[in-house]
Amino acid sequence: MAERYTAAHWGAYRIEGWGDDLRLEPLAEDPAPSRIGRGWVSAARDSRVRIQRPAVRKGWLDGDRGAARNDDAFVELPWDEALDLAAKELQRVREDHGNGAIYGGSYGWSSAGRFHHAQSQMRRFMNQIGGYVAARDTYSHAAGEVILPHITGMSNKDIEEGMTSWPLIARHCTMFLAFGGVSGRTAQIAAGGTSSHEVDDWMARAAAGGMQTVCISPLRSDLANLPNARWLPVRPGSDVALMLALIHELVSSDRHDRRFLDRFTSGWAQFRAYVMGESDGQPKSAEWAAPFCDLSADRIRGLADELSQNRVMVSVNWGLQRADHGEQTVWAGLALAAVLGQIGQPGTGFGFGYGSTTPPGRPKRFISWPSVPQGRNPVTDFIPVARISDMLLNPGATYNYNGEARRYPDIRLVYWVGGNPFHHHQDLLRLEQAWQRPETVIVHDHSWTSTARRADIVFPVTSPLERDDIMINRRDPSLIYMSQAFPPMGEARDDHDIFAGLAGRFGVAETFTEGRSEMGWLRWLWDGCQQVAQEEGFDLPDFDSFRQAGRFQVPNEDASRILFDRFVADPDENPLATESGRLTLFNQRIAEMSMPDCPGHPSWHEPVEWTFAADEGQLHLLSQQPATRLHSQLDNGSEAAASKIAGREVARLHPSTATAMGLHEGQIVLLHNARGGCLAGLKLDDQMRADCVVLPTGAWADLQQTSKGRICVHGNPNVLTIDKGTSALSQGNISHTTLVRVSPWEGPLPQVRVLDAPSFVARTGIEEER
Ligand SMILES: Nc1nc2c(c(=O)[nH]1)N[C@H]1C(S)=C(S)[C@@H](COP(=O)(O)OP(=O)(O)OC[C@H]3O[C@@H](n4cnc5c(=O)[nH]c(N)nc54)[C@H](O)[C@@H]3O)O[C@H]1N2
Ligand SMILES: Nc1nc2c(c(=O)[nH]1)N[C@H]1C(S)=C(S)[C@@H](COP(=O)(O)OP(=O)(O)OC[C@H]3O[C@@H](n4cnc5c(=O)[nH]c(N)nc54)[C@H](O)[C@@H]3O)O[C@H]1N2
Ligand SMILES: [Mo]
Repeated sequence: MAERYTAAHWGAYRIEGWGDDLRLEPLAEDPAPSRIGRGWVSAARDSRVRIQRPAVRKGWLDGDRGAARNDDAFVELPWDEALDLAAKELQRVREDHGNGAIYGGSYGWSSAGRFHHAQSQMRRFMNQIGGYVAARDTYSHAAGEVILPHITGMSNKDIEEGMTSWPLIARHCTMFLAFGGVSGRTAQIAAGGTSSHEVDDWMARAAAGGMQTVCISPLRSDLANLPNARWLPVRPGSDVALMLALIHELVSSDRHDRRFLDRFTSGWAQFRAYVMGESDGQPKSAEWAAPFCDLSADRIRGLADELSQNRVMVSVNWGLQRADHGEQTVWAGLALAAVLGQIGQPGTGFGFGYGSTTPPGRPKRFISWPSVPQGRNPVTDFIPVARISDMLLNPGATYNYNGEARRYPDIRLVYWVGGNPFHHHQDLLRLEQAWQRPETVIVHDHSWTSTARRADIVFPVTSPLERDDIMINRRDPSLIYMSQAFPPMGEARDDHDIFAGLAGRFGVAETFTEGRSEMGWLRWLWDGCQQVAQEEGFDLPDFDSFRQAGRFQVPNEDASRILFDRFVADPDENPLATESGRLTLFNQRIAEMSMPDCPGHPSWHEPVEWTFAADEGQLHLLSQQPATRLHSQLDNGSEAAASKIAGREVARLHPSTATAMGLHEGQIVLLHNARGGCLAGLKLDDQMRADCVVLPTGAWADLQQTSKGRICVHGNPNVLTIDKGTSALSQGNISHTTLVRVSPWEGPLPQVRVLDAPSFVARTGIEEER
């Protein structure tokens, strides 16, 4: 009998048993299977909150133009009628306003299979009917994505895939400087799936070999408990000050690598003048940085001493740049590594995102497998992904992005698949206002997420366990045939079939499907894989054998990399694609953009909110990635549910802070600020800064009117976060920059409703003119 496997962004699994006895077993060779997978089957089978049939929002049918979109009942419709409605609405908007009035930005992680990738399917469809306004960059690392090409000449993707491999770090690095830590919590994930989780293992091996690790983070738990590990509990938002002070110390004591700076960087003179205070009168000394970082000047000087005596990897996690002026943590981190002069050598230098997901540093060969062709988007307009509320609230308004003065489009229809903006965006109450603006919102999801509940037309999709697919992630050496584990819930259809149905209504069914069914597309993808494999020097089995076996392991999979090695070996022969061919420590193009929040060299800026300038009682909110799920995915599953307190997400406080506020473990608290509030269950953690509160992101937002106003009764931190760009350079989100207060919740505890379906009403006849 055939082996059955499946895969998700959190891992790959063998499917065991059938029906109610079905289990997902992690792959035997995975050294640290993710706990997230334990909640997968229960979430997928959760009939309370799975979308069973196509549904249309009541108020939309009544012509409310979005007024009741944030809290409404639904009318269920047969597929054909719902598809007719959606097609008619798309057609109306195209005719009246053009395709530039359709937002298909549709950001989100959706699922790991290559064929049923929701956004790929949507883009293919939209491109065939005239296009859509797209989103640029990611929530993960927009600031990095925009600044890295300027300063390194490489895209974020090339940096991520070129990062120095773990075995070289384990062998050569003696001090791993981990800004934001290196966390097994986040290393549970790999975009597109993973057959193994190895980051904690690599860190342990390196530590056993004598490598020291310094966890520079408000939370000790951002680094596993390793021998030789140290914790520098830095004030959130102050890392750039620390980096500049370390550079200042190294330069003042003449322990910077002049040869490296001269030969491999441009703009050192300007940057040096800033660090030494020659250009602005303020030396960025340890004394200057100490109060910002809440570390003593001696401690900063001591660290600079140690750096000068070690073989150092400067590692910056992604979270550091999801913060106000997030570009600076990447640029100053690179500058610190340049001053140490060990870039391009085995195991040392600079890294961006070690541990933020599993693949960075993975010593494996990367192979570019084929994907579903999306075609070309005839609409060239886009927004930086996190400017969604700004766009909807201010059509026609101007803004800056990467040196361009741009204008927000006037969006009439929003089409969202495979993402959950009412989880991922900042300042959700503001998003609720913005979300009322479009005339129509269409969403595909398998579950009644906070976003699906705010759509006018909702199409139920299959979950990945209900369909066949292929995991072909170029950063993973396993190819996995994903077998259907159980039949689709209710009337759910695949995203592909939904778009094929719409394509038929636009007369482009053949162009969209190319006459292929799901299985036809999987075979087509596999044919493409076979060609790629041949070019790579190995053979893949035929499709049916692969399907029967369930997996294929790429031969000769091991490969090690050193970031910037070719450049450092010969910078004249292999210049970087920057304006100077060197790493830019002063960048003319950025300087010419004349942005006060991102000048021409790495620089210190106070964040809009931080504890250095806080009022009594304000705490810094760390809304880190959740340990029990992928963002909001599987929040309804058993693993996330078991971690909650009274059904609420858990917030962590230092015991001394809790005591001072008269709070105790297990209690329900209200986190609040001027933007909003949410409930959470309290846990104590003495391995964190006392001026912080941790509330992981991803609890399904459940906004209800209470005695304290409209709050999230379930614990989604994005009712508290700030909806502002990192800077005019990249306009990334700043979810890690937020101050809040914590108070006991008094009075009755509102019921969590978001884990049940919304209410339905009987149809009263659909408006004639629609
Ligand atoms: N406060 C705070 N906010 C954050 C962050 C933070 O650190 N703090 N992190 C940010 C980051 S880095 C990211 S990447 C974003 C993540 O934000 P998202 O990617 O939007 O979050 P997910 O919960 O993964 O949403 C994926 C959605 O796709 C749906 N889905 C799954 N499979 C399918 C499918 O086959 N078809 C369709 N149509 N839908 C499917 C899921 O049900 C889910 O609703 O959040 C950002 N928001
Ligand atoms: N389990 C799980 N893993 C995930 C995900 C998930 O949803 N669940 N999502 C994946 C995705 S899409 C992404 S983009 C990555 C994100 O990966 P990261 O960005 O690395 O993860 P975060 O949890 O946002 O942040 C890590 C830590 O940074 C620290 N930090 C925050 N602000 C500061 C600061 O100002 N200074 C310092 N020094 N430290 C600070 C916080 O203590 C936080 O715990 O995670 C991926 N991994
Ligand atoms: Mo992300």
